[in-house]
Amino acid sequence: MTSATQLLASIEGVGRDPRRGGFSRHGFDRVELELREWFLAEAERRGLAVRGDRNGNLWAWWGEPGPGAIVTGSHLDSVPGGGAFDGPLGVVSALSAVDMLRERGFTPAKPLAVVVFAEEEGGRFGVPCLGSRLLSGAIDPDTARRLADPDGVTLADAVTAAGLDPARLGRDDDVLATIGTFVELHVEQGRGLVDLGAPVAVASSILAHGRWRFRFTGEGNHAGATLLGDRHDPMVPAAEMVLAARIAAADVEDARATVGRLVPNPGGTNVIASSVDVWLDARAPDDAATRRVLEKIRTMASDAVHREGCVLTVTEESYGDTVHFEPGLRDRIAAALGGIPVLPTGAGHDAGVLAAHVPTAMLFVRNPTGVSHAPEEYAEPADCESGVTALAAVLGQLAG
Ligand code: HGY
Ligand code: MN
Ligand code: MN
Repeated sequence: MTSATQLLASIEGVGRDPRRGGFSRHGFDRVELELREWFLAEAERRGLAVRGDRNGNLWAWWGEPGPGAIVTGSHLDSVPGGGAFDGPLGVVSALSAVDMLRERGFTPAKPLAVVVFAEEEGGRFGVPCLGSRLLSGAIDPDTARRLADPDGVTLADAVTAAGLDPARLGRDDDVLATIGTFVELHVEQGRGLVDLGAPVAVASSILAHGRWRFRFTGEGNHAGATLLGDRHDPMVPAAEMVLAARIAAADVEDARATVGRLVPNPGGTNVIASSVDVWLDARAPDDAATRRVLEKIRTMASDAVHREGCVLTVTEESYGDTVHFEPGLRDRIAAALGGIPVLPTGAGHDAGVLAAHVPTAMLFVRNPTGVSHAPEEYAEPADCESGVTALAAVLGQLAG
């Protein structure tokens, strides 16, 4: 049996980001394609037959693919400068759980698959859970094909380079029909387990969350030759919008709003920008609250653009309503694992997308600091092994 920690160690050199720290591994880029090769080799080592679906998700099968399959897995891509565990821990734990079950002489009575979803973070094409959204029909294929990365490479170009046919992107009912139950193990992105002193939890819910692009358009000009009164500087309302995000979220219970990405055009030090793109990530316990946060921010941003004589366009790039994992499966798993904690999460996951289509659950593994989407993200080897043991027990029960 290969432990989760050993498997993580085997990819720790892939996609390191010397500028940001941590890892930058994005959908269908050279690094992620290298991780896919690694996954194929690990699957082959275990005699798991790998099939790629039309949307670039990889499925490693223990047994003939068929309806009612027990599926586990996660993603291998990261946010820019992300940690080593978000995504990969779910994939390596699934492989290690297969090893553990095999060593116990277990043979699944149902098909069992380990899945790697494509572009979960949206770090390249801007839409989170892109692979599971395409699989389930949660994004229009034409819209997806036109998604472009910061270099202007479209998803259609990227999947073509990866050997896929972009014309085939889209809902895949045949693959969906094979999934009986999906269980995703993930490093906890928060301090729930640390505060409870437990290594593993089962998930109850995921916050509603969306991403919007606020485009502020003004008048590009010279930083020295343009009097203040003659300016229509889009950076000014953009800056007000960043502050408005915090003010608006603080005004709505348990809401979060983040601006982590702001891109001025053209971006010269001595240049008044002609436009500024600002991306908002807003989340809250339900749809109405999330929309309330968005509207507060939009109103404050609109007032700011009016004062500066600029123009604002807001584009919704992705949205997912609150996810409540199926209580019966949740409680069955919690009981099978001796009554482990049940925790909500503010982080989105492919499991959140699939939960609308098939019985879905998540397991969380303790993260000592709770920090995620940063190089400091961590899980102790002992807790990773507790996660594998828990996942193997769940898979053994579901597929037994
Ligand atoms: O953004 C998220 O919540 C997830 O990590 N993709
Ligand atoms: Mn993430
Ligand atoms: Mn993740």
